[in-house]
Amino acid sequence: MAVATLALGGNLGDRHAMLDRAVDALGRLPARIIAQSGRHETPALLPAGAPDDWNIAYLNAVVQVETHLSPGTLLARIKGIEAALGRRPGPRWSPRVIDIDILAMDDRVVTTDRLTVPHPEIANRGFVLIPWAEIDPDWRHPLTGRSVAQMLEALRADA
Ligand code: A4P
Ligand code: MG
Repeated sequence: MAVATLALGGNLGDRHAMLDRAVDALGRLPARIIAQSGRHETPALLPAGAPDDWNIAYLNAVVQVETHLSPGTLLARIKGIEAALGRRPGPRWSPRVIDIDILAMDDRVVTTDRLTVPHPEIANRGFVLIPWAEIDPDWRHPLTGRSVAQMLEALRADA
């Protein structure tokens, strides 16, 4: 069994309902939901030169599940949930009904063509660190040794 920490976010449609449906689907994976952060409305992080109509606020949350699925299988199942909830393929960082990223799985390090765990952008993203710190501030990054609380403090000091 491993504890997987997942980032959920969406900025199209009924954002609360999409998060509800995503959490329901995650709980049926097989996986057991063990913690959920609050939901935070956050300004869209956009690529340089993004069209104006991509600038739609997200609703973000972090959810932890206990699962015996491998990281690769979990990713495949997550992609299935995103598709079932109506996510259409689109350019990177384009508006979406739901995005589910694997932030961490215990202290495992995974680097394949399809999957990087821990997620490489963790330390740079308030919309990930703020909800994560609500439920598991003491998780430690296996490569940097920094806790969620420390990464959040560093990000705030940098802002
Ligand atoms: N992939 C590699 N590692 C992972 C991982 N740890 N978890 C690969 C999930 N996927 C991972 O992702 C593209 C590919 O990344 C996957 O097929 C998988 O093989 P995607 O979800 O299809 O596309 P994406 O989300 O557009 O790209 P990307 O690079 O994952 O972007 P992010 O990092 O997810 O950022 N602004 C706010 N306020 N809140 C947000 O949640 N999210 C994004 C997307 C942009 N701006 C945002 C937010
Ligand atoms: Mg993504």
